[in-house]
Order: sequence, then C-alpha cells, then structure tokens
Amino acid sequence: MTHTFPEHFFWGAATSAPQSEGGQYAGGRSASTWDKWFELEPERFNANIGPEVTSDVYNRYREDAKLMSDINLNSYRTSISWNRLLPDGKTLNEEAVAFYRDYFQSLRDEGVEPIMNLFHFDMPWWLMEKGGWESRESIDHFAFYAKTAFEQFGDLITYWTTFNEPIVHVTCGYLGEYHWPKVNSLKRAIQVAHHTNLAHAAAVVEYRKLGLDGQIGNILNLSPVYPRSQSEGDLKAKKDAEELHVKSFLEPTVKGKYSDYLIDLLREHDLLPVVEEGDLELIEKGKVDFLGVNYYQPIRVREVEEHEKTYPVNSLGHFSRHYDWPEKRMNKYRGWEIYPEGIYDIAMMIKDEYGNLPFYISENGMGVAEEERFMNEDGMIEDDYRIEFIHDHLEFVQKAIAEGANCFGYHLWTFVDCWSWLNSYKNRYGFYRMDLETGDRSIKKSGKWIKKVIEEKKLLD
Ligand code: BGP
Repeated sequence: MTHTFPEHFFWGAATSAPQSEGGQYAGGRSASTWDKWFELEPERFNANIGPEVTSDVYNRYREDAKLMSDINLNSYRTSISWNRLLPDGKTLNEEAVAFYRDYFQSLRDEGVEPIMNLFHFDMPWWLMEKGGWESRESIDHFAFYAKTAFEQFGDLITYWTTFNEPIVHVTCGYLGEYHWPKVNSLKRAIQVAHHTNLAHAAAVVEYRKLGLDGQIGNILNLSPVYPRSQSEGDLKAKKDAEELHVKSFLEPTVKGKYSDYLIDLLREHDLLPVVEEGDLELIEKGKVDFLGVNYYQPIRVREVEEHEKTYPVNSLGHFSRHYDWPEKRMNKYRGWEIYPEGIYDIAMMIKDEYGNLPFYISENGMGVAEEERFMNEDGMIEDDYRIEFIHDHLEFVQKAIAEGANCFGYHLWTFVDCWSWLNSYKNRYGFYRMDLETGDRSIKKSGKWIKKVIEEKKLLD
C-alpha cells in the first residue's frame, strides 16, 4: 500500500466551545445546561472540575492559532456558543461577535480553515427551562441562532455544520443520566430526535436563503454496527441498532427522509413521535453538502433474549444488546475498543449507500487517563500509543480514498487537552498537553509526528 494523501486535505483537530472556550460569564455570556448542572451537582463531575476550567481559548486563541500552524494543521473545528452569541435567545451580543470575528480571523491569518459547528451538547439554560429539545419552540430558536451566526460570520466561515453527534444528546439526556435533563424515556427521546432533525433542517433552510459562498453539513457519529454472528436474530439486532443509532440522523441528513424500516420499527412498538403537518417537507429540505464523521469505536451487538425484554418497550436494550467481542483490541487507558478498520467500513458505506457524499473525519482520537505518567525528563508526553492509534486509522482512511471514498480531511480529537463533560480532565486527547494549573501548552510527541506526516503527505512507518 502506498501511504500518500491528497494534495488538498484538511489536516486538523477538533474541539467545541463548551469544552475549550472558558470565559464562562465573561463578555455577556449566559449559562448553558453544563454551567447550571455543575452549580447544582458539582460532585457528578470528575474531581469536581466544572466547565469553567477550560483551556481558556477565550483568551488564548491567537496563541493556539499559531501553535496549530507550527505543526502544519490547516483546519480546525470548534463551535459557537449559542448562549454567548444570543444570551437571551433574541438579543445579539456585540462583544461575542467581536470575539468570534477576531478568533476566526486569527485562525485564517495562520492558514487554518475554521470549520464551524452550531450545537455541541450545550443547550442554553433559559431554553432548557422552556423544555429544551422536547419543546417545538426550540426549532425556531435554533433556526434564528443559526441565521444570526451565518449573517455575522458567513464571510469568515466556508464550512458550517449544524450539530455534533445529535444522537448523543438524545441518548445521554433522555435515556440516561449523562446529560441534562437526565430523563429516562424512550418515547421522549424519540420526540427529541425528531425535533433535532427539524432544527437541523430549519438551519439548512436559513443557510440556503442567504446564498452564501460556502457549504453546510452535519457531524454524525457513524459507528459501524457489527453483529455477534450471522444468525437471523443477531442480524436483526444489527439492523435495528444501525437504524436507531446511526440512520435515524444519517437518512434525514443525506436523503431528506426517515427510512421506511425505522418508521415501521417505531410504529410496531408504538414509539412514533408526534409529527406535525409540514415536518416531513421541512426534513426534505435539510439535505447537506457534506458530512463530518466522528469515529472512536464500533458498536457490537447480539440478539436480545426474550427474558431480557420489558414491556412496554422503554429502552434501546429491547432491540439489541452489547456483545463483548473476545478478540477486541483495547485502549486500556480509556476502556474503549480500538478498531481502525471501522473507519474504512464507514467510508465504504457512504460511498456505496449515500452517493459518495463528500465527508471528512471530524473526530477520531485516543483518550488516556493519567497521561502525566508518560512524561519524559524534558517534560514532554511521549504518547507513542496515540501515534500508533492515529497511524492505524489513517492507513484505513488512505485505503478508502484509494478505493474512491470522497474523504477530504482528518481531524484528531483534540488540539490541546480539553475539558470533557462529566469526565472533566480525566482523559487527555491533545497533540498539545495542557498544564491544568497554569493553562500552558506544550507539544506532545504525537504533535511532532503529525507535523512530519502533513509535511510529507504520507505515513511514516
Ligand atoms: C465525542 C464528543 C466530544 C468528546 C469526545 C471524547 O463523542 O463529540 O465532545 O467529548 O467524544 O469523549 P470523552 O471526552 O468522554 O472521552
């Protein structure tokens, strides 16, 4: 295999506003669900570290843009904070506009293309108090926020995305206790998913209306689903999991409609969401120009035994259960499976089933707990495990491209170690280490390695 990459390829890293920005209440920003949740239950957050302790991009963005260019990154994905741009949902915050414009311009000045996302799990608190994504009001509010962002920054941003991993705020917020509002109801989760698809489409409509010179996409975690065996039951579990976890957003985003299979499956279990007149027409208008694909690990499933099911159906565990593949290779520092072939399987699925739509890998990465133990005497983190991880995934990206996949970039999660939801700083992911005390950045071995890979446009074995 030759390991060369296309001449024009987005090499970069990804993060999000709530995980990196900081400046929690500076410059007129209002609270998101994460800020409030930490106030209410700080003990839920690893080491009691809440979202106010970030990598402080709010003050350090110029330095970061320079550090990106130092290692040859030519693109960077982050998000805008809805509650910074429109603190009450209606009034434009001029200070936020000035901040973001300078931030995006600083990236451009260093040759780094900013790819901008609108929603990364950070619901404004005032809107959550009105029901969040469960309320249809959120659709219009999101469309207004999206329109405002396009108008204010459309000259600086060419690549826009609406959501990051929308299935995650659905499952973690409405089928678990990992995101606010910590609800456990499959019916409500499905309604939230439907409203999210509508909000996405409404934002795409706003974007097209403005006739800007750019593209709009959606970032989905398209984890491939592998069955335990080829038995009828295991294959049905695979199909159901694929439809519920992956295609519930992929089909509307690319084809502008829900699949018949998903509709039949939900109807069979009396789980169809409330769909109002005009909803399906709106979803039809939400087709994107490109996809961002987040990939960490595959989903492995097996058939559900009858005795494991509960009625009425109120959990995704009714349709499939996790299968613990005995041959799996593990990231023992994070507890996630490492399966680089998965990235190739996703690329081939997009090529074969979704019209070879352009996509880029918008997140892939290796979280490591207590990474300080890999620091050498010069103070540099020697993250050979991360180099191996990226190398192995890039090999499969390269193979997919060689076979015709329309992949235009690869972004590591993340550029500099950042705060992460309930895990806070437990798992580190960056090309740069962040000192939690001082906020100072220092390059890791993987940062030096990627610099060379990008320079040579090929993998160095
Ligand atoms: C993705 C999210 C990111 C980030 C990443 C790593 O699903 O889009 O926001 O958090 O996962 O996850 P974690 O930090 O929990 O290890």
